[in-house]
Amino acid sequence: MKDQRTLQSVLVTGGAGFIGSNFIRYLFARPDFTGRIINLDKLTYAGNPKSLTDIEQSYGPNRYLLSRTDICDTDAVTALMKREHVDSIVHLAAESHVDRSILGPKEFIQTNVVGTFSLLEAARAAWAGADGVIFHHVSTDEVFGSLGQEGYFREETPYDPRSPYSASKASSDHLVRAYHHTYGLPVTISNCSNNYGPYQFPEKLIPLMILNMLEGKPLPVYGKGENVRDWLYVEDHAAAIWSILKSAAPGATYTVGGENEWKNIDLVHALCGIVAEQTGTPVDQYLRLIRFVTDRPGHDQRYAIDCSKIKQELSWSRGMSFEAGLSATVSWYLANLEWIDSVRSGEYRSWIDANYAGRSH
Ligand code: NAD
Ligand code: TDX
Repeated sequence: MKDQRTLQSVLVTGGAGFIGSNFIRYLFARPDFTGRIINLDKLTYAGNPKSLTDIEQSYGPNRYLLSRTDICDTDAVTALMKREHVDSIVHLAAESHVDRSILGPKEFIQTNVVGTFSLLEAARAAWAGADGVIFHHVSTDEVFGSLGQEGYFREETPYDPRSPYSASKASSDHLVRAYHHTYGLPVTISNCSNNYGPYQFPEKLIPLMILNMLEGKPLPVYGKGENVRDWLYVEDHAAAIWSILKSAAPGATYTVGGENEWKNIDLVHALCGIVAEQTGTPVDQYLRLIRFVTDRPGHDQRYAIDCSKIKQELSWSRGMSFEAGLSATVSWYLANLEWIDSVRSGEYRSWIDANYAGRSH
């Protein structure tokens, strides 16, 4: 194991989103983390402070702070970093849904490209000459394009992004590396496969399917459902990010995946079985909701990750089996229908505006 950084003030961008909220909860559960977390989030449709109510109650304001701030506001981020003596950044803030990027790419360029540039500038200004600091950029396996039936993405795989989302993430990766080589900013990057678990916004495949089953709505499977994704439980991803933040050498990249490839149609069938079991419903009632619909334009065929580098160098490995992870995820959604209603309703937006309007610390 490599030397461990001592991190006392961690800035998490996009901490009110799916991976961010799980990462913050994971970190506070670690006995060896005694520091403070600043959650910097614009609170877009995908960011929900209600995902962290328990954390706010247990750790705020001494060890946890939410700042409603746009990463594109360089001056505000620099000031916050200086005031909070930030020694590490976990950069998750992004527009993250591929279908939305096809319908409207502009926000993806603004947040993912311009926003990452702005955050790098803020870090450079706040950390001029500082030692022991680290900027970790969370990226995606989608930057590598699409695989056929064989092969895996690994750290050296050439970039070949094919959607506006993946092109914006690829751009941000290049900027992060450029700031390391040009200005010496200590950065690390991870490119991760599809995450699943609690608190995922119900536009992504797994939560969308679970909720549509519960509501008796059609289950839209794009194309023939033959596309393959490599699924990773979100808490395992949080552990990977933490191991990189603590120990990885500046400039290092890691690919992270679940070694867990599934065709979409097989996954939807498996989910039907689990929801049926947990709700005591005959599985046919869900299976007959499956509809093969028009394919996503430019739909990448297959993603799969070789994660031997992070396993060997940082002793990381996936902890959760897919069977247990899917079952836990379905249980979580069944037990948290109120959270789902609130993130999908106009009530959620007005609650954010009432509670977090102009709130930037
Ligand atoms: P998400 O959409 O659930 O959350 C994104 C968060 O970023 C939200 O809280 C949102 O309010 C915030 N945000 C958006 N624009 C912002 C801005 N301009 N300033 C500040 N905050 C802003 O996304 P997620 O699924 O949690 O993904 C997090 C990161 O991980 C993204 O960078 C994504 O590209 C990457 N990633 C995701 C997956 C996955 O399967 N979900 C896989 C690999 C990589
Ligand atoms: O309704 C659907 N029907 C369907 O067949 C949806 C929403 C998706 N799909 C398919 C498309 C993909 O092949 O399921 C697969 C998974 O789709 P998404 O959940 O939208 O994820 P994906 O496009 O693979 O991207 C995700 O993983 C990589 C995240 O959204 C990205 O942020 C991450 O970078």
